[in-house]
Amino acid sequence: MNVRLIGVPMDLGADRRGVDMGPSAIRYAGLADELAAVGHDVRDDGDLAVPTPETTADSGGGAKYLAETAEVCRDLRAAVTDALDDGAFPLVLGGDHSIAVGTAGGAAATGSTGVVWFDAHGDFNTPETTPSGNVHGMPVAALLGRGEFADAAWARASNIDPENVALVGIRSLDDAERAALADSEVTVYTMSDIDERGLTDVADEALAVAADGTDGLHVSLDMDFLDPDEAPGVGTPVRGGVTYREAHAAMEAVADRIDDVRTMEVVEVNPILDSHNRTAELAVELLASALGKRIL
Ligand code: 4U7
Ligand code: MN
Ligand code: MN
Ligand code: MN
Repeated sequence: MNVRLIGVPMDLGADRRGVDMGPSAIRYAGLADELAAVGHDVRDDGDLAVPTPETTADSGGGAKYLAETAEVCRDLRAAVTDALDDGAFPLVLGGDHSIAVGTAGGAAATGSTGVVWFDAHGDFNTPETTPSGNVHGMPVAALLGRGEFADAAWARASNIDPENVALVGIRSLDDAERAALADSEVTVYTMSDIDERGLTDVADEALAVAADGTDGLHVSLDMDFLDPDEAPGVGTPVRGGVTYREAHAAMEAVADRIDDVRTMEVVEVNPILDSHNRTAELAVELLASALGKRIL
C-alpha cells in the first residue's frame, strides 16, 4: 500500500497536556521504517497546523475549544480525502481523539463507512452531557450528528450509520453517555464481552458489524484501549484494559480485513505521561500488525 502519514498535534480536546507531542513520539519510535519493512511505500506529509491552548482563546460553549477543533477537523478531512483521491492509505497520528471527526469524516466523504473504535471509553458525550467539557470524549456522538455541536456540518458524517459503528474494549462510561449509547444502534463490546468470548471473536464480530453493507471502514485506535500497565502514556488511563497480546490480536483481525479499511488513526499517546516512549513504541508495533506484519 501507499501509506500516507498525517500528524495532527491536537491538544485542545483533553485536560492532561502533552498529547500534541504524540505524532513526534510515534515517528521517533520508528513508524515509517517499520511499515516499510512490512512492504509498504510510506510518505510522511508532516503535521497539520494546530493551534495550542497558549495561543488560542476558547471561543466558549459547553465543549472546550469546539470551534477551533472543528477547524482542524475540516483541514484533516481535506488531507484525508486528498490522500484517498491519490489512491493512498491515510494513517493519522494524534493528538487527542477529537481528530477522529476529521479522519472518519474524510473516509465518509468518499463512501458509506463503518467504524471500529478501540477504546476504554465510549466517546459518546455531547456538549449537553459532558462532565468534563473535553471534546475528545465526544467524537463518536459528533460523527453521528448527535448533540448541539456548534456547527453540525463539521461533524455529522451522513455516510456513517450507527448500525455500522462498533466500540471495543469499553470499561468507562458516564451516566448520560451510557443511557445515550443504550438508546442508540451503536454496538458496544465491553471488557466483559472480551473476558467471556475472547478478543479475536469480539474483534472479528465488531469488524463484521462495521463492514455490513458499507463501502469501507475507519479504524480508530485510542491507546487507552490497552491496560495502563502496557500503555502508561495516555491522558485518561482506565485499569482493566486489554493485554499486550490481545491488542496485537485485535490489530491482526484488522489486518485480515485490510482491503476494506479506508482510513486508520492512532490517538491519545502522551509522551509527558509515558515511560521511555513505551506507549509510542507499542503504537508502532500495533500499527505494523494492523498493516500486515506477521510472525511467520
Ligand atoms: B478518550 C470522559 F468524563 N468520559 O467525557 C469525558 F470520563 O478519547 C473521558 O476516550 C473521555 O480518551 C475520554 O471527559 C476520551 C470522562
Ligand atoms: Mn477515545
Ligand atoms: Mn479513551
Ligand atoms: Mn484520553
